[in-house]
Amino acid sequence: MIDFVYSNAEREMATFGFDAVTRSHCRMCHGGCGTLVYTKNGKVAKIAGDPECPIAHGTLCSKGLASAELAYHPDRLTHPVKRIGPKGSGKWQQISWDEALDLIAEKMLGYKERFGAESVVFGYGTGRENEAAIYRMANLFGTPNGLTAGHLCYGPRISTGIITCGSNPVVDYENDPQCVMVWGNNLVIANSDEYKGESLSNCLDKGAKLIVVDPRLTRLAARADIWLQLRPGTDAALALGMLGVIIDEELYDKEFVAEFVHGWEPFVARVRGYPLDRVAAITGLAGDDIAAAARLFATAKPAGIQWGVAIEQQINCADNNRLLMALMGITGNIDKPGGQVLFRTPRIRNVGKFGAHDMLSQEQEAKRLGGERFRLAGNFGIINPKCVWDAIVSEQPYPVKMLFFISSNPIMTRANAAAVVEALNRVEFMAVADFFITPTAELADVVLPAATWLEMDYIGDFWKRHGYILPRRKVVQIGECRSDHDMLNDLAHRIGQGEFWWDDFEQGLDYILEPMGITWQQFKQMHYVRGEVEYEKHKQRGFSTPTRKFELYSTRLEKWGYDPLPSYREPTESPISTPELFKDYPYILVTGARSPGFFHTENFQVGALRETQPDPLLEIHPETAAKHGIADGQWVVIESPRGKVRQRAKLFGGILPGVVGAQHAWWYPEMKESGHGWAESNINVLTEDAYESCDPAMGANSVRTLLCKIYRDPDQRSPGEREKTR
Ligand SMILES: Nc1nc2c(c(=O)[nH]1)N[C@H]1C(S)=C(S)[C@@H](COP(=O)(O)OP(=O)(O)OC[C@H]3O[C@@H](n4cnc5c(=O)[nH]c(N)nc54)[C@H](O)[C@@H]3O)O[C@H]1N2
Ligand SMILES: Nc1nc2c(c(=O)[nH]1)N[C@H]1C(S)=C(S)[C@@H](COP(=O)(O)OP(=O)(O)OC[C@H]3O[C@@H](n4cnc5c(=O)[nH]c(N)nc54)[C@H](O)[C@@H]3O)O[C@H]1N2
Ligand code: SF4
Ligand SMILES: [Mo]
Repeated sequence: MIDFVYSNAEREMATFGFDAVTRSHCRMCHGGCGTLVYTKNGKVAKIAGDPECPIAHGTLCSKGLASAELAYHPDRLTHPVKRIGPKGSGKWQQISWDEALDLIAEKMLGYKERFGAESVVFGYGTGRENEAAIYRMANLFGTPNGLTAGHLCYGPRISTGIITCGSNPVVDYENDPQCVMVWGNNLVIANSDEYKGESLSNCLDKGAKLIVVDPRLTRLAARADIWLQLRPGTDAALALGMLGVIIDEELYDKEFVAEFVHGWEPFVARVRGYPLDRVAAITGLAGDDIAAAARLFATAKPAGIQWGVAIEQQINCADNNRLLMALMGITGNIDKPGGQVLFRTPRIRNVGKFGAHDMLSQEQEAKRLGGERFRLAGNFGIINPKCVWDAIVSEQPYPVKMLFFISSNPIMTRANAAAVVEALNRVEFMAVADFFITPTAELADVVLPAATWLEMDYIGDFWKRHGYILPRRKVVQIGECRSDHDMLNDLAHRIGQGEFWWDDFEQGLDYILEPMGITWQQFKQMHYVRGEVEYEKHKQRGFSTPTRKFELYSTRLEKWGYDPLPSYREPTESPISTPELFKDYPYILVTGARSPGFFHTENFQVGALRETQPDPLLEIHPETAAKHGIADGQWVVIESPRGKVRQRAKLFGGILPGVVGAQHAWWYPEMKESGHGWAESNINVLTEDAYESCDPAMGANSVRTLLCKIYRDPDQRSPGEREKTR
């Protein structure tokens, strides 16, 4: 059966004897790529790119192609299980969905009764398109505590975007930007957020100029007209320096500034505090290079900034974002075709509306953990993870008794893993929904088997800011796996939220689509829907901010007690702020640059992907490696004041001699003992979570800018070999 028109599909079906092909939408990362999924005898037999997908145009990455290997993996959890031994014992008993959901419901209601709804924390990790349903349940339940990665990922772009110009401006690749400045991002590997690497590559192929701001030589940096290899964590200073050049040389859009900017004069005064020589000293860059990049960006029209997560995982998180928006704004690129656009989503009930944030009482909202400390985060429903771990361990400001993680593996992905493990060991009850028994799931009381994108009907790209939505169509059923939204819909009825949910989640999809006047069954027949595209909306309506202007001087931050103007702060751990520590830990550690086959902690058990990179890699400059007698491929110990882990040396001339680059989220599913080796190579054993090391408004952890030492490990065995002899 072919449920859409695509001539090649018919030929493929006949040639290979497939039974059916379904058009769907991958979500092995943040999603975005349209797929054609061929089945044979009721199983997925082949996945191909959908050439008509407006986001990826038929391209897929290795993770998308390996989706079926993950879905049918023999270790995959296909039934709910309950732990029957001590935490971490690995002893599980299969139970029914009814039993699992009844148990979770009983615990939720019991803790709410005894300790308040806030004692139950819902958690998820990066955007996996289940956030709307999770928020709906949490808000209706009355807990303000949704623990996400939003404090250090994407949340800062959204929240600073809203307070600066009403939304998150993204590059309009479809209208040929003439210059792209890629800042702390590696789109051709990460394919993160709105657009895929393909869009950027196409635009460069057409001749757009490229500026890259990255401490490592990435593929994009190698292709750049100007590569600024700055000292990690000094982005705010660099942006201030570039703004200074643009202002001094009057390269800014005077009309935009006069008509639409709030706070121009104090902003200019602040920028003047960062002359090029000062900025050069902070960043380690040549003043001439900074000026050349500023001129190129300001004079190419239209131009855009492809910004990534590296600028968010720093103490300057919020100000970095605001400064990059200042660069977009004063160069006149905001909401221009081919510039940086505030796209509209189609007329659906979006994540915020579906998430029922308006149903959480003010009284409960005021109890959000860390809401008083990190006010920008708190006002956008985001919390810093340490607040949760502390509330479990010290019961301050109130006890947290239950965690429910739906798509997250915090032991591997949150700063200071030892503190996470302690909290997860201490919490009274923990439920997890996942594909596998991960290091985090090992400490749960109940684990629910989650469905992959191949096993669900949903609306793809629901939360993104490019304005598209695409149908994700269910292709197969595997074991008893259920999608998160379906599972939550069922649970909702058991905790007294039935009236706000549906008999079947298909009606929930209808509810999301209702404002557009279509049902899921109708949407399913469609290819995609895009929101109305309109440029320079501010010319009619101003910006959606308190002053209706583009706020370089933030009235919201001022109201919340912060400096309304952006500035540069030195990382709390650095050669400059902690010279004593630097003597013992003489390298700057950057963590987390993405590798193509893995998605955070995902896919380490998928053979086709793990084969491409069997071990975690630490990038070290050859001169540095030589100093320590480290050869390429050897196991190296990386140590910070918080702990040590091992990764293999990758000698790499593209990193500064004073900087080393470690991968994050590595665990070893094949190691059945010792918690799957969660502590062997997990770089978050080394990262810092003290509140003072976080961005003061957003609570972002500085996981990219730490100090460490390195040495060749005298024990050169792999973690697996070491486990055998334990
Ligand atoms: N040191 C350091 N730490 C970092 C980063 C870094 O750069 N450096 N990056 C940070 C960033 S940007 C982020 S976003 C976080 C990510 O942090 P997390 O999102 O917590 O990432 P994962 O650990 O991969 O957790 C996802 C888990 O959910 C499961 N899963 C996947 N899809 C689904 C689904 O649809 N439903 C359910 N129920 N489960 C699913 C996966 O199997 C996996 O076990 O990590 C952060 N941690
Ligand atoms: N394959 C794969 N794809 C992914 C993910 C994954 O785990 N694997 N994770 C997804 C998620 S949740 C996210 S948030 C995105 C992230 O994707 P991106 O935003 O592209 O982030 P990274 O690749 O982590 O880092 C981008 C670049 O930042 C550089 N960098 C490090 N420190 C600094 C610094 O201080 N300043 C500057 N300017 N640059 C710095 C790194 O060298 C790296 O090249 O990727 C998503 N896509
Ligand atoms: S980039 Fe993401 S959505 Fe596209 S194929 Fe890869 S994993 Fe799937
Ligand atoms: Mo992320």
